[in-house]
Amino acid sequence: MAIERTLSIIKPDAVAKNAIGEIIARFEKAGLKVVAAKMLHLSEEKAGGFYAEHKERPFFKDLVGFMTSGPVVVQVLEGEDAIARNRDLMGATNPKDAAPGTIRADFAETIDANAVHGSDSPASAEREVAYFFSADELCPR
Ligand code: RTP
Ligand code: MG
Repeated sequence: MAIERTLSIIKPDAVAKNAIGEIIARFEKAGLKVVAAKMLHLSEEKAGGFYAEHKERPFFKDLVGFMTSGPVVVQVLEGEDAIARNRDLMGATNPKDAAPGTIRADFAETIDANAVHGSDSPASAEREVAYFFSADELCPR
């Protein structure tokens, strides 16, 4: 299996709950390594650009409003099969459907405020990592 890098965001609801450490501990316990990290308060422009693929969806405005409602922690995770592994750790988009023991099942209550983001494919991961980090902010492989 390939060593991959994926973009993870701890969303404003989870930051507000003081869950940053517990969430990062789950990544690390699952064998994913944090190779870059920063805390940011996203502007509407930055959040809207990040979720540009959802621009025409009915929930877009609420999504941008939520993502700009407080600080987030953005990190790059590296490891074997990191993209799918992170998505498994996160659980389903709607926390009501998320499997027990997943991050969204344990830290999120609603589909709008669902604790974490994770890239959903190698192409998304590449775009999303570059959206938040310059080459010199990433630890060398
Ligand atoms: P994310 O991009 O944040 O990791 O979440 P995801 O892949 O599991 O879900 P995605 O389909 O990419 O949707 C992005 C975010 O938009 C919100 N959403 N709301 N009300 C709705 O039907 C709805 N659908 C999606 C969620 O907060 C989701 O995380
Ligand atoms: Mg997504």
